[in-house]
Amino acid sequence: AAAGSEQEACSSGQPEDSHLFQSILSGILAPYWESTPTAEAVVSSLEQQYPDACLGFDHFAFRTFGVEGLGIASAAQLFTDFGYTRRDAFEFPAKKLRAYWYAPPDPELPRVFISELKVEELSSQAQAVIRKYAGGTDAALLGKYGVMSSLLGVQPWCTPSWEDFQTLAAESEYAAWVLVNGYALNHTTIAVHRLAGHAGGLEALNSLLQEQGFLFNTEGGLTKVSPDGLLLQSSTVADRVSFCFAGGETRLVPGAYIEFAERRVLPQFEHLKPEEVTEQHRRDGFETASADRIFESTTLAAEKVQ
Ligand code: OOG
Ligand code: NI
Repeated sequence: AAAGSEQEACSSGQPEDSHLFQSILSGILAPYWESTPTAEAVVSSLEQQYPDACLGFDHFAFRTFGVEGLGIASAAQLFTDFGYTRRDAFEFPAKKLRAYWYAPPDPELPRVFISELKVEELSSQAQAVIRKYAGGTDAALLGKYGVMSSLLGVQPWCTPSWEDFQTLAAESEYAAWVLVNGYALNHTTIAVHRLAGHAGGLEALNSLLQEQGFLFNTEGGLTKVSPDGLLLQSSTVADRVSFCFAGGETRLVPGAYIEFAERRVLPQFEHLKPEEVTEQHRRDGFETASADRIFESTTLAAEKVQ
């Protein structure tokens, strides 16, 4: 919670009309800090090591079921209402996912990455499970107000059964994740290039946090680098959270994780002095191959449960 309030303090100087939006972002972060002790510990550690730094969030990520009434648009509405614009589309055929990222109206605000499961590509058995929770007559309401559940730290549909969770997990780890986590923040990302007082970029930060015992997703290598070499990303493995299923069994399921991103200065702005560089002079957007591996941050947690 400390991190959440600090973050709000960092955003002073924003126009008044963004106050509500800032509060909503803090509200989305509150259950995330609560249920993701690794993210809390990482942020506390960074605040201690870089007391002069104001931690900036590079992006927020959400997951959804791609069914009528829900899907990417349902999670994006809040953001587009507050001035975000939809940017590039991404496809992850093997994972049966598609995604978009959304650019903020103000470069100080986090980008947003939203993905959805192509539900129609799953088996009829898995589709039936998803429709049981997210495909009822109230699907339009779930889509419209589902984001509110991310403020509350609950899934928007009725409590799933352990059996249904397992049915989905057998086919799509992502589907099982959404079933128990709903619209909860999947991860936030620390903008390493904005971490005042830190030298050595993402690689140095990874080493530092690994020395402190934080577990990273090493799928496809610890640091995911875009082909242009300008976007570097890494992430922890998701925390496991205790979830009480409908039948009463309590099990550990994968929850959220924290990511780190370093956006390097674009070649055309290399001549700028460090103090002249702003977010607009840096590599923007996301990278399909890197994202594909970052998705695995929750799979790794799930494996440990077995
Ligand atoms: C999103 C994975 C992709 C990125 O920054 O490329 C991603 C997810 O795990 O839902 O966050
Ligand atoms: Ni991300």
